Amino acid sequence: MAELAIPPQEESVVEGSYLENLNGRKGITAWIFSTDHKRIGILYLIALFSFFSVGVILGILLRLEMLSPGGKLFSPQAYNALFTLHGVVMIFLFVIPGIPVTLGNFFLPIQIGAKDVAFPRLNLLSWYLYVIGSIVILTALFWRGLPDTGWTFYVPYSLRTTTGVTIAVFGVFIVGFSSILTGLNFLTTIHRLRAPGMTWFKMPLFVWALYATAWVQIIATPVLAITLLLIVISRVFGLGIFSAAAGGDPVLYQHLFWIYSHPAVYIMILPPMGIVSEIIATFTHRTIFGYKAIAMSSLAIAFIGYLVWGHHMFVAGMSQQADFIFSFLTFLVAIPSGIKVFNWVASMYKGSIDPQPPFLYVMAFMVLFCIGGLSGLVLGSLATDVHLTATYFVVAHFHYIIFGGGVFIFFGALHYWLPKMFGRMYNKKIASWALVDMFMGFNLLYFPMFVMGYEGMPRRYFTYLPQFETMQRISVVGSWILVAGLIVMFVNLIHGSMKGPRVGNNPWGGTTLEWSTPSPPPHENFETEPVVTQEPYYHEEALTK
Ligand code: HEM
Ligand SMILES: [Cu+2]
Repeated sequence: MAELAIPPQEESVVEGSYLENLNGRKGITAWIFSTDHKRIGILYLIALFSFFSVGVILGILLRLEMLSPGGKLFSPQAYNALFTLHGVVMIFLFVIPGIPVTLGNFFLPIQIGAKDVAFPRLNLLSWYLYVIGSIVILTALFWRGLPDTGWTFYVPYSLRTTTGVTIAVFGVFIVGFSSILTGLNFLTTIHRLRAPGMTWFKMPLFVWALYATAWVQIIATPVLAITLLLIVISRVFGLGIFSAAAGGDPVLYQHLFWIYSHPAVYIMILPPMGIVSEIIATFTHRTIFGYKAIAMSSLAIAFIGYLVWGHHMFVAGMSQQADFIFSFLTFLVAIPSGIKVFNWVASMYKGSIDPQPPFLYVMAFMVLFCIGGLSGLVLGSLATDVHLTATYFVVAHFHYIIFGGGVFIFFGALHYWLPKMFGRMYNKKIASWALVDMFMGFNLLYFPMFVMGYEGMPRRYFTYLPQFETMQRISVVGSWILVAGLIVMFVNLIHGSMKGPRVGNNPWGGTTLEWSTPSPPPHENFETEPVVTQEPYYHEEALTK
């Protein structure tokens, strides 16, 4: 692996790179009117992690309430509003837009050898829609108060509550279009803008993951849009489509909501899975095991993922047939996910592993994702789900998968690609120790929730029975340890990207196209259009082992 060449003199990293303002534009306008995919990716990065910070603060407050039973800190109403906003912010403003709009926007065109995405102005519009939608959601704070329904906005309560559900739901509706337009842009880019020689089976696995995700964004998101619009129309005009008293059906809402929201979990997890393949190939110095199987498993997960939404409704009164079918299909999804995990482990076998921070994040992901996945199988089986649904077991399950899986890899991807984006390196020791601290805090925070849920602790309650006190307190302390690690990680990354030692084109010895460009990349990514001849993740020395 090429050692970092740190040049003696301090020369500006900006010159000639996308960070240099063009056409005499200065300051913020050079950013918010730019159609450059790299700049739009960074605009999203700033917005998303600002919302993530808000979401974390809300999460910490939710935990603080549990320091002792009896709801000492917040009223029941305030607690309901807290977990609703926490869920809405984390799901709709952070993890669903997530990796595609930030690192996908920045690296997709470069990884396929293109100058930009297919529709640069549409890309900028999708960012505006994201910002406008987020602001509309938050205005609920000042207009009738924060919604108190939970992030799922279940009827009939969301039709009755006097809080700002209408405006919040309308905000989510707007943000949804940002997701649809991003999917459309990426799909067209991958089909039309690949460099000469970049055939489908020469594409990096991150690009395959974004491709599968784009299909889910385009097909599933309109279902959520219609459903939320029906909530708005029902609240404003009294349309009875979800009200039993008016001849409507409240369970229909649950079907429509999860027909989007379950495939949406694959919008959250497929891009991180693509990045795991990238990082493993780079830090094991091996050609990835089962490239085609991994690529196809992304499409298989996206497809089967449309067919399992009913596993969120095993106690909603569906027929036994429906229960059995949805439970069976839920197990089916585990197969392509298992293929990925198996191929990742096989790729590490006999690899010469370089345990750099991005790779350590993949190790943490492997443990947390598997705990999340296996607990998902427990929830997918009818007999146990009837016992565990709507308890802390579910809260632990989705935090392990979404946060421990998806978001930990988002952090790992920042450690992998920020040196490329800003041309400077962070402190690797601090990065590794911050991860160790976060891994411990995370498990202290969420693992007790599996146990409490199994013992009957319901989710969304502002108080609890004395028998849960010890475990609630362990979980609260875990949340503080986790947040301490998060702060150290962010400070280290931001300081490193602004002041850290310079890096060359390829600090990690990666083999995909972005590592052939300067760090940071130039405006048009490549001086001359690259011609691709190599298989992805081609490692000469690996072939001799
Ligand atoms: C330090 C970080 C975090 C903490 C301390 C935290 C804590 C919590 C707690 C305690 C609840 C359960 C509230 C209850 O049912 O009584 C909750 C719910 C939830 N969390 Fe988190 N969380 C964190 C990060 C995240 C992340 C990163 C995501 C997703 C990307 C997320 C998504 C959710 C969702 C969707 C809910 C369900 C809200 C509802 O019931 O409507 N959380 N969180
Ligand atoms: Cu689901």
